[in-house]
Amino acid sequence: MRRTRSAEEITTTCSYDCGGRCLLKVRVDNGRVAGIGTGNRLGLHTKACPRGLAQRSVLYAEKRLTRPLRRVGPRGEGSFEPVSWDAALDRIASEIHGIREGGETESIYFVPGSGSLSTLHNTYRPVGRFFGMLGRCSTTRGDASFEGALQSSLATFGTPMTGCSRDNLVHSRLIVLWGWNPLVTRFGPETVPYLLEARRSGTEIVCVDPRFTRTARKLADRWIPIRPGTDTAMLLAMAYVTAKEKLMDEPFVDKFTLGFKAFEEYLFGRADGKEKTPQWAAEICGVEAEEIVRLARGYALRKPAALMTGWAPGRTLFGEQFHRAASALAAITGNIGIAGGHVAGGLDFVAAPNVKGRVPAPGRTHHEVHITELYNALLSGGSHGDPLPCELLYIVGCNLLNQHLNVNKGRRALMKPRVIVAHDLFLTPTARYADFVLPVSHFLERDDIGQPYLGGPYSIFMNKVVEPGPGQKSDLEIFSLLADRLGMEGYNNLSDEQWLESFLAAEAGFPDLELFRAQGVHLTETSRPHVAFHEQMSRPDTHPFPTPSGKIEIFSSRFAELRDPKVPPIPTYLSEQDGPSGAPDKRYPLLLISTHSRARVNSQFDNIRALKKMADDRVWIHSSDAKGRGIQEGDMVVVYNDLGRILTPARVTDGIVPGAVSLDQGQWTMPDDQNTDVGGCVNVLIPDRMSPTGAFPSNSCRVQIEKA
Ligand SMILES: Nc1nc2c(c(=O)[nH]1)N[C@H]1C(S)=C(S)[C@@H](COP(=O)(O)OP(=O)(O)OC[C@H]3O[C@@H](n4cnc5c(=O)[nH]c(N)nc54)[C@H](O)[C@@H]3O)O[C@H]1N2
Ligand SMILES: Nc1nc2c(c(=O)[nH]1)N[C@H]1C(S)=C(S)[C@@H](COP(=O)(O)OP(=O)(O)OC[C@H]3O[C@@H](n4cnc5c(=O)[nH]c(N)nc54)[C@H](O)[C@@H]3O)O[C@H]1N2
Ligand SMILES: [Mo]
Repeated sequence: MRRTRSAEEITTTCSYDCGGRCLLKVRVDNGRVAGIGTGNRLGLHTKACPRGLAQRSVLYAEKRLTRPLRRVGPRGEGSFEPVSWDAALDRIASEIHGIREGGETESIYFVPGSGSLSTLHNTYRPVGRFFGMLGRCSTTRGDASFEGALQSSLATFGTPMTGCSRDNLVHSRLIVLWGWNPLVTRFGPETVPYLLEARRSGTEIVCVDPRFTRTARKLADRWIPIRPGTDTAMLLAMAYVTAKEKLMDEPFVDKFTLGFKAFEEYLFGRADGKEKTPQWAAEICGVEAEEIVRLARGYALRKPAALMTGWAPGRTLFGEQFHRAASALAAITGNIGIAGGHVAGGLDFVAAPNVKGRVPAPGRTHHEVHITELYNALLSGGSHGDPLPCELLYIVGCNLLNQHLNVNKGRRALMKPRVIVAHDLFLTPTARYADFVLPVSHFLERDDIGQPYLGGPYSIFMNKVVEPGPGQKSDLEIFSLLADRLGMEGYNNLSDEQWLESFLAAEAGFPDLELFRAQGVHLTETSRPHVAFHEQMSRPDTHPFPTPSGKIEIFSSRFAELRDPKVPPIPTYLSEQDGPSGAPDKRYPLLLISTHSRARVNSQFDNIRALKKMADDRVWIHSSDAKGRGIQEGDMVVVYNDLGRILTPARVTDGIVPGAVSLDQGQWTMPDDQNTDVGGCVNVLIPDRMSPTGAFPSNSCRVQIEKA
């Protein structure tokens, strides 16, 4: 029996995939969470968002899984019976044992997702460790969030760590938020407070986005609407203006960059006969030429200026080119390595890179299938260049059917594996396809360490606030029990506390566990403001850029080696026509983008009433596009293309560029008997393609809309 205690306050932070880590102050009464508050600590901005503050309703959700389940009906239908942990684990272990004995571990496909990103109870690490020790298996590769940014940063700067700490923003004279909506997506609890501070001190803020976002409304002086997927053209035209009007930072270009001449030749059309003028870009992206010239001049002349790029424009068919072009523009104007500048890239400032599980670990030895190729791999049963058909699909913390592209293909693909196992807190659309669903604990039920992967020089101790239910276990515990059954020695000889102690001991400047627990928040000893590449600027002889040439590679030697016209060495505008499907289908004239919801983290909390109430799950359509279709505000509409149909209400607005429509991703898929998705899951409509360097092109999709 737990001791009855009067109300106390315990601190922790969420472990979700939203980059930042905020302080949660949890009131506990009688062993139950009574409420959650938040606040700032140690002079940092650590205030939590509505999703963090609503975690009580997630923890105690009626539909939370409390016992292991075994499927009894057809896959996807949702008929399960409860089974004991022993029965479930014995059976799963025996499946794995059989496969291992047959020497065919590559027929095990394990798919970790972004469910939890704390230090120990992470939905990648215990999984990777288990299957890594088991043998050479198959798994997915490619980051849905920022692969385009990552590949661009690696090619251009030789590292993904390209951004500056947020406190730099107050030094910027101009801040351009390009496809970035931090009032909703946060990117750390510090971002918005520093943007507000910059604004108060007179910094101009401009948003370039197809939508008039909350950020544009509340933080920006100017909104520049742009057609989705055309940003590279506009950035190139800005570079053209910069070069033509000789607004470059020439000493910077000479000293720190490689390939400006080749870039200039491309901009001036010497290679292809097409000058990348503002007029050229205007036709493509829908932004007036004068506006492009104005922004180009402002950005080059009002230094320091921060070009802050979101990852969404990079989640397009040639997403890496967007980030390459933005990086090149930042480089030729010398807005890199200075306070108040910023580099468009993969990751911003990371406090303690070696204790977070986000950047892909090198040297994995599994067979890898790109996330957009998984369904092809499952359906083709090994004939897709994969070594073996999938016998066992093992899913941890991932709602893949909902979150991967092309849901209807996904449904067919998930019929193929002989066995599917999923660990989750809820019976998600993906878990409904599993043969065994194993219920996991919630982060409020575990000791852990929370570290921001974007911004913030601090860590938060995650106290186990309450006990998990008797039928719920952590992923690590589940894999430990399987490892025992399979005789895998050394998988886990430590308690959770010992693991955490070992992480802290390996990290310079961290207190020990006891002190950290007592402190709650630990400030890492990182000097601030942190300016990426400051060292390269101040001591270039001893601190080259980690690229082959030691410079910022506007001409990428790594891309040049690929000799792939779709991955050119110079930032280049490639259009949809150059993509895998050729010219766009005229039957589907509207460009659909899918954004991240204020009420969810990806697909999480779509099933939580308190948060669902805050969601805007209407498809945004411009009033001119709505008018031609007889659609009025609030009408139910069908959004469709050759891949499928979804039903959703419409929001008729001038806050989106004509020709584009937008719907938040993450609603749970729910097909009716005509196979129309009444759940409104946008991935029903998006083709499972990838960009040439592996970006996840969820913002390259064409649809038609009509009144339901
Ligand atoms: N509230 C909340 N916050 C989150 C998440 C969440 O689910 N909910 N998810 C977290 C995760 S996993 C990630 S990866 C990040 C994602 O962060 P982002 O990728 O930055 O977020 P998005 O909402 O997809 O897109 C940001 C903005 O880009 C715009 N946009 C879309 N396509 C284009 C385009 O082609 N060009 C231009 N210029 N703009 C475009 C959208 O209209 C939107 O306003 O957010 C994280 N933060
Ligand atoms: N159309 C479109 N699709 C997208 C995107 C988009 O912008 N547009 N964004 C993409 C992006 S950026 C991302 S990151 C992906 C995210 O896709 P996923 O990685 O699938 O993330 P979630 O939808 O949050 O699902 C995570 C699951 O983990 C579970 N979970 C939470 N904590 C734990 C835990 O401790 N253990 C276990 N075992 N499970 C846990 C949750 O209940 C949830 O079901 O979606 C991608 N899909
Ligand atoms: Mo993401």
